[in-house]
Amino acid sequence: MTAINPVTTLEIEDGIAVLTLDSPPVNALSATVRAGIRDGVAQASADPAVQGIVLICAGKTFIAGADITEFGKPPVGPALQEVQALIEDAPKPVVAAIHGTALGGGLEVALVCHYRVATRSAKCGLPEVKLGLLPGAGGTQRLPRIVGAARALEMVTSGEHVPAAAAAEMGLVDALTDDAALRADAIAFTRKVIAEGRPLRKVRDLNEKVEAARGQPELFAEFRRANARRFRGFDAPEYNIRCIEAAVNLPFDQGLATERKLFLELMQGTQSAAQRYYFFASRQVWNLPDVPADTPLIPVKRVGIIGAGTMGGGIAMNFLNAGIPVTIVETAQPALERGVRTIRANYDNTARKGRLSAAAVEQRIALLTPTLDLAQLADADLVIEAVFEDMAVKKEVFGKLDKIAKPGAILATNTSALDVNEIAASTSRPESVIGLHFFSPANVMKLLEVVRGDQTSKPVIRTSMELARKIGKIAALVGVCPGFVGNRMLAQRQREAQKLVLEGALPWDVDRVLYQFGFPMGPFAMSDLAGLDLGWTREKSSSSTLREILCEMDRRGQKTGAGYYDYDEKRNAKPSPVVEQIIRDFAARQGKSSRTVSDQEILERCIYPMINEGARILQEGKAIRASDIDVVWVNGYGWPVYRGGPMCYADTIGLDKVLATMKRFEAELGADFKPARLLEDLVAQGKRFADLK
Ligand code: 3H9
Repeated sequence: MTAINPVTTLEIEDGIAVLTLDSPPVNALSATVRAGIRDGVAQASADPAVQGIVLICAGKTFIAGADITEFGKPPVGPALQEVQALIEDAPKPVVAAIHGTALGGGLEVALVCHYRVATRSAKCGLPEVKLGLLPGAGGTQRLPRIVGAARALEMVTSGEHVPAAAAAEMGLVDALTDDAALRADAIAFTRKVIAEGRPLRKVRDLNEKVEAARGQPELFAEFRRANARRFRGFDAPEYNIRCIEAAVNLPFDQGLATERKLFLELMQGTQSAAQRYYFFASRQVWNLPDVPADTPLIPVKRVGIIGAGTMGGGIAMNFLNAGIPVTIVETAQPALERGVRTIRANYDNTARKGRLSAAAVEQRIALLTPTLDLAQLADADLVIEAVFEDMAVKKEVFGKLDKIAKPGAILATNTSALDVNEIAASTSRPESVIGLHFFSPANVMKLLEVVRGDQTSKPVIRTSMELARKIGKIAALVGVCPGFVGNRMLAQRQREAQKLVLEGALPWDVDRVLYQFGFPMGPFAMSDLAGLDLGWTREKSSSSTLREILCEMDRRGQKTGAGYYDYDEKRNAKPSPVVEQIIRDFAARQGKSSRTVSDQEILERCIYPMINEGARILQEGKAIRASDIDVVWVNGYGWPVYRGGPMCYADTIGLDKVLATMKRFEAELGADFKPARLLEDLVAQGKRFADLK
């Protein structure tokens, strides 16, 4: 065996050179890896004792793509394209042996090999779109030459990982093998290619599939139309589509030049920078500086949930999906039955859409034990309370739970804003108490805020984070403060949205500006969807806010056909002249005169106070890092990922600009805009949130 460089070895086995890359964690195409492939292929190509070459990886995966950490820095080492040309033009067959994931640049390297062998558990994909990019090493030109334009469009715009069996079916992979046999089978496959005198197949020369799609602009027009909603706001999907169009309509080298040009444009834009930032943010969030990875885990074999309402039921489904038995408790039989019925209906729905088998539905339901008896939670390793959002009720529940739960069990509250320390104090074991703030619908939303109390033990924290990962959530560890990270910042936006409509903007103006910014909907449309009467009662209502007035008129949102908007029978929203008049009258009664509010002011008034609150959260140590706040906003509140999150967005537009605007608002509109100390400090030091360590 010869070491080509620190991450590459070459071994010749009976005439076949096996070039092995070993660059943990994912064999990304760093400069050293690229140099290793180049030198290894060159050496094997020149060696008369070598008849064929197998390119294989050590560790958990084949090459998972370009090394993203190199992006945006001056280029070093050989260009990937140079390495690819060497492989494609090699005088002997080069066979890629794929396990784990062949992604992005990894698949693009495999696509310049003459043949591909993959394990049955492997996956292939071009996920660059998720980083705001497009495959920039020939992927957009070679993929459609194998799978056709329609399939290629879907793959490059979704970034999906295609399982090996499907990849083999569409011709991306030439042979499948078992995990343990990959190396031996790839060598055998290469020998067979040589013995049968098969050609050195170059994907670039396969024109049949792209020619078949030529002269059919409607294929692309229809694809754009059908996916307009999915792609809204993102640059990268359109750029990817244009590359596939180029593959179909232009000779290979011209298509490649188009791909290169568009790749560089995306790479230099703010969207890809934000999406790459988010890629690392979503991995960093699991890193807990004061809870080491070797902190003992508490085994969680059975979960208890108190409350079978919308939240409790949704939370239960997460654990059932992961194969963990759940005991769900209610106080009355009808509520319990309703809760179980809803869970089953949700599963049946998924099964009807073909995303779950009937047997899997039954397996999950079989793991659920409904009961009216809290004492049944005595053997649960984790109990999550999802009862009414009221401190007195929560304390009572935790007081009872303290007497029932076994020693060491994790006692969690799903509160979205209440003081976890106060709840913990109603037990004799505050170290076992933690907040697990799921977002509604809890079986769908990815985000989990894990709220550590002052006394929460490290094993409880680590177990909660690991469990979140197990049930497919993305979890951010946050500290106790009203509304934690997400809702605390949201409150700033809600306050300003309400103020803006009293100053002259209309709800649909505010919603339009935030929708155009990239949110799925604005705050008023959101209120209508959630119901304006959440927490509202007629007895206590005194026409003191717009919301109360609308509820009193039975304009309680979409469900009553009217809220801030009017709705038709298909729930399409229309601005309401009635509401406009109500707002004008209400503002006049408060002595407010109406003025024209610009879109820019709406945006800055809604977003900058959120950023400012994020800075306060950081200065109080309630979030570990700025990027955790961004993870919360992208996953829990529909912040557009191509703007990275509120803190990344602030860094992008410049903290000095945010601070100057906050100061101007403070002078004009008062203390709601008082800048956070951290914001002032960072600007004074010329730093960004990303510079905070
Ligand atoms: C590209 O290829 C462009 C080309 O078309 C054009 C070139 C000219 N680079 O996710 P994990 C790190 S764009 C650098 O937790 P998993 C990651 O940060 C690329 N680092 O593991 C983490 O570090 P840490 C197209 C990378 O098992 C560690 O590896 N490819 C890269 O859950 C483990 O990652 C992609 O977009 C990278 N490319 O999932 C694929 N990838 O431990 C991106 C990972 O310090 N990667 N790291 O936190 C993935 O989707 C997942 O990492 C993968 C493994 C599925 C591979």
